[in-house]
Amino acid sequence: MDKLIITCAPVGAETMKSDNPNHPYGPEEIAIAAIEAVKAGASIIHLHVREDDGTPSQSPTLFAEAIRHILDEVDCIIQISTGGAVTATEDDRLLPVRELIPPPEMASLTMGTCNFGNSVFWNSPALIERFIGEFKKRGIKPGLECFEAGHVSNALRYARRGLLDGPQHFEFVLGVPGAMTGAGENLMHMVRMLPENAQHTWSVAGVGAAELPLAAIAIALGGHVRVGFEDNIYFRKGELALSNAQLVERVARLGRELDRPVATAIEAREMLKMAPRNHGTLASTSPQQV
Ligand code: KMH
Ligand code: ZN
Repeated sequence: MDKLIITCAPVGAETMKSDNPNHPYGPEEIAIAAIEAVKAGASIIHLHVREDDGTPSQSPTLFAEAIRHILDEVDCIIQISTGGAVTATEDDRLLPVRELIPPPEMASLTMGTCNFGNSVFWNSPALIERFIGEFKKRGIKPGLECFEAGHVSNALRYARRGLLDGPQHFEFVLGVPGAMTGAGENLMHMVRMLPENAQHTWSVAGVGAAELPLAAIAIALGGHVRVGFEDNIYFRKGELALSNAQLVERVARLGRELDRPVATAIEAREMLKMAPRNHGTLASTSPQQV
């Protein structure tokens, strides 16, 4: 089997320091958490940003600050979030895609609408097609987030229509209240939906208590894994995680035991059919440049 690609999502738009005091806020703390996660074995950082008081944001300036700090210290694939918070407008969600220079290597793209706790995470066909167009213009690889089996069907439909071309990276996110649960059968079903000869890759993010069992199943099946405070703030039942790196380290350890040592960022780019990173553009000083 291929090496294991670990994605770390060190912060999402929902959990707060009041849920886990080790939760990062602000671009500086988020960058430090991401750097520690990469050193522990992550090769992709799924990046949301927060203001210093914890407010979720899609500000390109905050993204640029965090990205610059991360990439100054470690090599990893930055995958910015275009999901943001459920309250973010479509235009806000696209801001970092449109304004970051150079564009991020990857960005998340959710393949359909679903309930999300007491809210609705809105991803209409028009929104998805607009986002795909914006990604293509800038050579950004999408991480196709699927919270429901129907989202997988929808992504495959875009692939058949040629809007998504070539091998895609699917990211199954299971266990969001209101969407598909984190049961192992649900992951198996989504994996079986992928056409065998298309060379798609996939990873799973289990929410809360589903994080670890789904990680173990994914490692055994040849898939990849996402962990981090966006999805889960506990190390085990009743014990808050000390850091994102602690969650990454455990998955890296599991991977080694199952003969799936972790992939470096360079190896992950090859496995995901991405171009090597261009290091030439990092020294810039303008606020939105990274
Ligand atoms: N915060 C969720 C509503 C993404 O990053 O693309 C959506 C989310 C997905 O986190
Ligand atoms: Zn996210």
